[in-house]
Amino acid sequence: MRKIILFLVMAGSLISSHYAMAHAILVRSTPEKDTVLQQAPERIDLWFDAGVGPKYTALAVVNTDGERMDNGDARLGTMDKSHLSATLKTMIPGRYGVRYRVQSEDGHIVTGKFFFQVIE
Ligand SMILES: [Cu+2]
Repeated sequence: MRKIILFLVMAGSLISSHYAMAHAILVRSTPEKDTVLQQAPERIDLWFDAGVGPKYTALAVVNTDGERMDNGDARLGTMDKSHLSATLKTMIPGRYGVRYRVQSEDGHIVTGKFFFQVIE
């Protein structure tokens, strides 16, 4: 029993120290996840809960054929390192995927993916 408790305490402290070290989490984006837009966006903006990068930063918007719809100009804000953005090509109605990769302050690479839709 004591061994089990010790294990739980150790596991708990590992988890809490991990979160204490700013593992970046996506908190907001425009377009937002799963939104349906009546007008094609001209840019994509992501905000994390802490500063990220500058290494390993990537942001891509793809259509259902897998073609890149961003202009390959993903960059972090000069003042706000938690803000990642890119400009987009002219988009027709359809479903689009957003994929991102950033490095947290604790060194961990965080990746994620979401979708949004453009309708006429
Ligand atoms: Cu982490």
